[in-house]
Parts: sequence; structure tokens; C-alpha cells
Amino acid sequence: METTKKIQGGDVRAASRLIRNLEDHIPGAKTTIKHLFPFTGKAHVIGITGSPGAGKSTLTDGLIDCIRKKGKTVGVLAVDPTSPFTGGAILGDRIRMQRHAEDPGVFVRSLATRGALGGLAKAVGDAIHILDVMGKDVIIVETVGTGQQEVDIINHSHTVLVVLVPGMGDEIQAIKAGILEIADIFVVNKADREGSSKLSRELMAMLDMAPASAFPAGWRPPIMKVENAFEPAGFQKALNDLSDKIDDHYKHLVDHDLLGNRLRRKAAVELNEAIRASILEPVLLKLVASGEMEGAIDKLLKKEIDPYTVAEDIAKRYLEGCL
Ligand SMILES: Nc1nc2c(ncn2[C@@H]2O[C@H](COP(=O)(O)OP(=O)(O)OP(=O)(O)O)[C@@H](O)[C@H]2O)c(=O)[nH]1
Ligand SMILES: [Mg+2]
Repeated sequence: METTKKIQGGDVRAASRLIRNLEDHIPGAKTTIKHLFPFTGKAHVIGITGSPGAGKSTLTDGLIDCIRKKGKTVGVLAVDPTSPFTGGAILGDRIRMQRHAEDPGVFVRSLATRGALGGLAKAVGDAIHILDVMGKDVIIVETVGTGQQEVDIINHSHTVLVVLVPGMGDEIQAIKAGILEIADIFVVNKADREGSSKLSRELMAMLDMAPASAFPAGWRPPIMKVENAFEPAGFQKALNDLSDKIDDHYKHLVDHDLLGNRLRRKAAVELNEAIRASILEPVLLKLVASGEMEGAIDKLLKKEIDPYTVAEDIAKRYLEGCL
């Protein structure tokens, strides 16, 4: 309970420690989250997703300034699902966002889960709760890509920004990955690069083809061009516009009673993750510890058995009464 009080008081060290314990799957961390839960649900959570190097952190860094100028506090979570590859970039983010380190209204953390069991979406959901209880008005979650795991992470957000850059084949990828369904705002980033107008046009055409039902209560995702990050005046103006558009989206959710849907979706994802963790993780741990996992893999390789039969057999043993 003491940790709960500290976090409610905005204690940075207590929050950092709890996030670290979550990453390391320390059991006590879950108990603290249970205590924090009733105090959650106040922050506006913004998800920023896009391919590696799309400029998400540069945008986040700029948005922090805009949000602070509006007198609001900010928490940032940089999610790192593939630590061996993006570890360097995350380190870069830390250094870059260091300039906010002196500002008590800003709290930046990167997040990864160690171990093979995954559960990153759950850890992100919990970390959002922590920043929320700390009293951060706005929480930005930066995550790479649009895979299933990332979509789950994005489902923890109220407003989702999909960041695209010209010349990365994103045009086609965008449609393929179904990002239309998750994007509330498109950001055409690095607009100094060739092809940014073409990318904007293609997105526009994609939105034109979508049925009206794709736009909740008439919110058609705006396409925001963000000018060169290395040309401060233009960049600042673009960021201010983007920040205002993010506020507009939140207002739209509130005005049209859409927030409830988002919160329901968020709660469903969270419950899903918690059930997965409660049921699947202990079973997997047991299978690994007993050596049964490796044994089954050997058999699969020799084609002595197929994965479905193995899984059904495990389910029969562990889920008696459910099947
Ligand atoms: N030309 C150009 N480069 C940019 C712009 N914005 C960011 N960059 C550069 O793009 C690179 C990647 O930027 P980041 O902000 O780290 O991108 P990210 O999407 O956070 O990257 P990951 O977290 O590694 O996926 C950096 O070298 C930036 O300096 C821009 O507007 N124009
Ligand atoms: Mg980044």
C-alpha cells in the first residue's frame, strides 16, 4: 500500500522501480497494480506507431513541448518489443529526451519484457496505469510496427497516430496491415523528403475508398504533414497543429460518446492479457521446467507427432472441465 501512496504522489523512483519489476515479472508487482487499478482512467493515452526509424521519437519529443506549453503533464513509454535490434535506438531516445529530465512534469521510460513468454501488451497496459495514477495528464506510447502485438498495445490508447514516411513502401504496407482500422490521425513524416505529396495523395485516395462506417461518428482520420525536423520553425508549427488535432480527436470521442467504446475495447484487451498470463504462462513454465516442451519439439522435428495433437493433449490435462 505504501508504494500505491507514493505513486499517487507522483514519486518517480517508486514508479520506475515498479515498472522494472513488471518487466522482470516479479510477482509482487501485480499486487501493486491491483491496488492502483481503482485510481486509473484519468489520462489521455496517445499511441504512436510506425516503421523503425519513421521519426516517432522525434515527434514524441516535439509533442512533449507542445503539451507542456498547454500546462499539462506528460508520461512517455517507449516500447521495445525486439530489444536486441532496437536497443541502441532506445538508448538514443533516452539521451534525446534527457533534455526533459529536469522537468518534473515529464516522465520518460522505455519498456521491454525479458524472457520468452511475451506479455508485452500486458506490461504496457500496467505501465500506463502507473503513469496515469502518477497524475500524468497525457501519456504517449511509442511502439514500432503494426503486428498483432503492436495492435494490442495500440488498443490501450484513446488516440492512435500512424506515422508514415515517403519512399519506404509504406504506401502499400499501410493498406496491407489494415492500419486504416487503427489510425485516428495519419502523420506523413519527414515531409522534406521526396514523395511526401504522393504519399499524402495515396492515403487520401485510400480514405476516399473507405465506407462511411469506417469513420466513427464522422471522424475521418486527418493526414498531417510534418515538415523537416531539422528546420525548427516549420517543425514547431506542424507539431502545434498536430497537438491541436490530437486534442480535437479526444474532444470528438467525448462529444460523440465514443470514449465508452474505446474504454470497453481497452478493458477487453486488458482482461484478455490477464487471462492469458494467468492460464498460459504457468502451463508454459511447467512444460519448460519439466523438459516436456523440448521433448515435444524433438518429436515434432522427427514428424512423430503434430503440434495440434500435442496442444490438445496439454489442454486436456490442464483445462479439465473447460473442454
Ligand atoms: N530527413 C528527416 N529526418 C528525420 C526527420 N525526423 C526524424 N528524422 C531522423 O530519422 C531518424 C529516426 O528518427 P527517430 O525519431 O529515432 O525514429 P523512430 O521512429 O523513433 O525510430 P525507432 O524508435 O528506432 O523505430 C533520426 O536520425 C532522425 O534524426 C525529418 O523530419 N526529416
Ligand atoms: Mg523511437
